[in-house]
Amino acid sequence: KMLKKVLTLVLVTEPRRVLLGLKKRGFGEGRWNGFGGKVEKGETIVEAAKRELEEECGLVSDELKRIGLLNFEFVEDPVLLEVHVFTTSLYKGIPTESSEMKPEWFDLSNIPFHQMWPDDRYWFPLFLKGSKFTGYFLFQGHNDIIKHTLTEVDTL
Ligand code: 8OG
Repeated sequence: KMLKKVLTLVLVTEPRRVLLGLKKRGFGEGRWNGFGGKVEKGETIVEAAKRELEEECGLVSDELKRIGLLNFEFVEDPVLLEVHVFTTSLYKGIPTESSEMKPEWFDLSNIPFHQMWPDDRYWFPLFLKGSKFTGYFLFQGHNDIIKHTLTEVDTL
């Protein structure tokens, strides 16, 4: 009954900053986010994550670490989004704007939560302290979380 979509999200970090992209079109337009998208037929989740990272901001990484698994539901929408979250600080290339994303570095003390998906306020602190996590968020529309769970885990 529930349709599931599998998606990726990659957060590139340096010791004091994180690379986010301003989504220029489509789902999440106008919000800063990591890089990612739908997993396609014939590719693994980590292959999809690497592909989207390169397509959306021009960076190549072979060192993605899995750090989170987030499930999203939207009221009155039968689609479940399963987002696999990765991080890396080892990459090649220079962040470059694409048709999807305008990349920019943000100091860790200056993350633009007011212009991001609202769930990010909950789980970014776990990502930033190096924890792994699983979460579930039920949205009403694209702005309001009406139910959520978030757990630090040792194994994803
Ligand atoms: O292909 P498309 O641009 O639709 O992929 C959506 C991207 O947005 C993908 O990288 C996963 C990510 N994403 C969601 N929901 C949320 C969310 O609530 N928070 C964050 N940070 N990213 C999300 O689909």
